[in-house]
Amino acid sequence: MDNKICTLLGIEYPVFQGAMAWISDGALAAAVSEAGGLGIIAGGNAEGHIIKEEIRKAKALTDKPFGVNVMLLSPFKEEVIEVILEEKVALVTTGAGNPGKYIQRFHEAGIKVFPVVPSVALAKKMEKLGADGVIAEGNEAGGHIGKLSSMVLTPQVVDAVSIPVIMAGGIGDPRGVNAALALGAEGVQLGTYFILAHECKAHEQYKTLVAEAKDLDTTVTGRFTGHPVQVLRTKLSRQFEQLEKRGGTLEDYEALGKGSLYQSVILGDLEKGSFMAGQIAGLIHQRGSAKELMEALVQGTALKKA
Ligand code: TUI
Repeated sequence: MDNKICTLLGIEYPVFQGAMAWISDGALAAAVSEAGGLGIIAGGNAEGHIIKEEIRKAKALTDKPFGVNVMLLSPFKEEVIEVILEEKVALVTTGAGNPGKYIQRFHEAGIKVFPVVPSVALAKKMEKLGADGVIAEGNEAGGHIGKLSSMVLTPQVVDAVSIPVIMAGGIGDPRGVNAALALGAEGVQLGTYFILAHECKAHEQYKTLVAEAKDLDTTVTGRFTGHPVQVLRTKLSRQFEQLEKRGGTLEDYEALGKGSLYQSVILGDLEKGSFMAGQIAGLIHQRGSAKELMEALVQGTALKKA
């Protein structure tokens, strides 16, 4: 298949593994890249030296291209960006903000840039500033979300820009891939789907919650903070909801959420953990190697060579 993303990056399938803070490390990224897609290490709120180590691990595991995500709310984003520039990874994605002022420096280092955009306006801005593509992420996605669904956002972004568009949010099987392609996307990004990869280090409890989730098992917390976050319903998500109802402050919210990804991803703690996941968790049950999951995903779609 003649695919712009595959040609641009030298990969077999235009399938990005979405960056998930604490979860997407060098091992997962390398496994997805080895499977023919593009693995992405999550910068999250980690310090630069941690990301440097993960990049080095990925490089030791694969010669294929992989990416790093810069989470633009991170207090360590500047040092993570310096590490990325030094290490010259193939691609950078960004989330939770406008990466405009960094695009030129990435390009000077030969790094492709795909910002996540929640709106047509930001997509256009990114194209004007030279982004190589955009990731239109609908509010079905896990973690921090925008306002629009993938169904609504993707075709509008596709019509508004000439650079390739990747659809993210709500994809969990070949039907989702075909839907993205039908909406005009050139590729797809999936996070929740790859939590069930054997190479994914998320705690067994986290994987079980995703694998057993039903259609209504996600909820959105923190709308009042201006940074809504989609998570699996747990004790902590209920506490967030109660806090919101009784008019808690931003400080209360932050105190309740502190360390909650360490609690979920590393400790698998059902009481204190925040289990971020997309709405499509209800469809996702299959475990396997990244390679097996990749093959199951592209099977029967236009992405798989006949
Ligand atoms: O970034 C994500 N997903 C994330 S980040 C994250 S860590 C976090 N934890 C708590 C609160 C906030 C973040 C967990 N999941 N996805 C990409 C994404 N980017 N979704 C929405 C956006 C976005 C929103 C606004 C991108 C740009 C934007 O622009 C605002 C502007 O400045 O124009």
